[in-house]
Amino acid sequence: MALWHLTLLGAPTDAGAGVAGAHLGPDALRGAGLARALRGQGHDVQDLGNLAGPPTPAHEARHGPHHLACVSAWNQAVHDAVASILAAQRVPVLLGGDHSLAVGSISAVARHCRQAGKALCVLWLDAHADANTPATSPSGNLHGMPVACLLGDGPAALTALAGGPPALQPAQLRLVGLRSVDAGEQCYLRQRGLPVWRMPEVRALGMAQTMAQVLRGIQAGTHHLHVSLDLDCMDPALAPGVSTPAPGGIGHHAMQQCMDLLAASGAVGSVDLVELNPLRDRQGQTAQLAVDLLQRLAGSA
Ligand code: 5AB
Ligand code: MN
Ligand code: MN
Ligand code: MN
Repeated sequence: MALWHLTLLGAPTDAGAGVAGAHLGPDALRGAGLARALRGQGHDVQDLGNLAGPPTPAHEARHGPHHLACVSAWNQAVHDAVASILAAQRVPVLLGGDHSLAVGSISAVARHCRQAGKALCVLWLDAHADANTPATSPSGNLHGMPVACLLGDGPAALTALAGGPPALQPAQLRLVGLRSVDAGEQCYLRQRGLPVWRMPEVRALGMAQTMAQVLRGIQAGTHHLHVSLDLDCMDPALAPGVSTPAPGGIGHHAMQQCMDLLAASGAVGSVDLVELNPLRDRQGQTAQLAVDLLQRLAGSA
């Protein structure tokens, strides 16, 4: 296994979610011993602490996506910080915060890969497709729109973070664990030809076979694999501390297997660990599980 030079970066905001609480995620992950656990496996771990950004406004905008200016400010900060971490040859681990923050982190990763001549693939582990646009979103919440934003479809303040062309093309994404997909998202996934492994398929194939398909063609050295881990991909009986739980998720053993296979690929170069909502957690069980999963994802040095 390999030594990772990891940099933890907290983005304590819930402005992209419809439920309060994800802003407490980064400190809950630290409290669960994230850095200590990773160091215990021999990794070099740096913690930059939490980014600063605007508070979540108390009221929604009457029209358009909720708290767009606030979400954009956080994403700009995440983008800039992730870009410097990558420039320092380290593996950024973004501690969310809600999942809208993946626009900032992945936009920075995409720029980095363009410059470094690496092929980028993004594994999106989630109960949801996060592929709404302001026109299709049933909620107006931006944490339901990052996939579309990264493909160039969304508010300009977010799509522009990639600096020119869209951060991603559909074939670079792999969405795994889906079971709560909105009608507009269904159309979008089909129209854009996004590679998706929904829960029934994951269950039928088993995690080993699912990951064999997901990772096909991805090689350490030539590829950079970004893992965007929305903790609601897991079954809420196991991981209750999330803002938008959806029953019928990935189980404990399958999730561990998934992390082990990612570690073995040797291609993981950046991570989002998002959507932990400590206000909904039970005795810190979801935070603890997140630490366990990140340990497996990093493997031992
Ligand atoms: B998450 C929903 N599709 O757009 C929407 O947790 C839920 O980042 C989005 O996956 C869930 O509001 C966003 C109904
Ligand atoms: Mn809101
Ligand atoms: Mn998500
Ligand atoms: Mn989700």
